Amino acid sequence: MGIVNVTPDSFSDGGLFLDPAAAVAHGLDLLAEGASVLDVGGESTRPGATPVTVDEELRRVLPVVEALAEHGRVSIDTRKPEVARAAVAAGATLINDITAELWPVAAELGVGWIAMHMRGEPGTMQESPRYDDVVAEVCAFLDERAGLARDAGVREVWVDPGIGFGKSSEHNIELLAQLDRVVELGWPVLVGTSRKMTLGRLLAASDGVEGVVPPDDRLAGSIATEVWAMHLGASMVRAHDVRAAVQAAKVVAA
Ligand code: HH2
Repeated sequence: MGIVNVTPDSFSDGGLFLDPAAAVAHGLDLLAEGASVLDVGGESTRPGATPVTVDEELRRVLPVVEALAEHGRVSIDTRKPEVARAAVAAGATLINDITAELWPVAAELGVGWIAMHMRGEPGTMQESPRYDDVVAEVCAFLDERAGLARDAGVREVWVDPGIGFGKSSEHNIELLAQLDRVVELGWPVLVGTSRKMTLGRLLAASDGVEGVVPPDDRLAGSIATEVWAMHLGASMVRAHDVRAAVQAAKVVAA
C-alpha cells in the first residue's frame, strides 16, 4: 500500500503533495513502483496534528481519488463518514479507518474496510499510553470490530495494530515482536511502520546518538520492520518508499 498524503503537515512528507496534480503524479509513480493499493489521505494523524473540516478534507482528496482510481485501486484514509462516502463515489474501493468505527458505511457501500487500533485521539494519544497487555488488548479489540463488520455484511475486512497510535515505542515493538498473534486472529493483516518515530529512536540508538534520526533517514528501519511483518504473516504493508518495500516483499516471497 503506497501512501499519498494530500496534507500540509504529515510527519514525513507534509506539504510535498498538497497540490492535486503533484499528489496524482506521486500516486502514479507509486503504482509504477508496484503498489497494489494507493492510500489517499487529506488529514494528518500525526501526534498533535490539527483536525481539518469535512469541506477542506474533501477539497484535498476528491480530485486525487478520482484521478488515481482510473489507474489502480484506491483506499481512502479518513476518520469521517462523509469523506469516506464521497471518496467511494469518486472511485475508492477500500476505507482505511483509524477509528475502527466506519464499518456500517463500508457495509452500506459494499466496499472493503480496514480496522486500525488506536488508543485515544491523535491530538493527545501519545501523552501516556498504558496497557496491561498491549498485544492481548489490541487483538481483542481488532477481533471484535472485525467480527462486527463481517456480521454487518462487509466482505473484505482487514485489521491493523496501529503502530504509533496511542502507544509507546515499547508497545510498538511488542506488537511487532508478537505480530503472529494478530495474524492468528484469521483476518488479513495490514501494518504501517514506514518512517515512524519508534524507528527514529531505534536508529539513533544504533548510531550511538541521543534523540531521533529524521524521517527521511528511516528507510532501513522501515524495510526491516516491513520484512519482519511480512515474515510473520502480514498481507500488506503501508509504505512511503514503495519501490524498496516491493523489492523486499519479492525477496521475502522467494
Ligand atoms: N499510519 C498513518 C496514517 N494512517 N493507516 C493505517 N491503517 N495504518 C497506519 O499505521 C497508519 C494509517 C500515519 O502515517 P502518515 O500517513 O505517513 O502520516 P500522517 O498521519 O502525518 O499523515
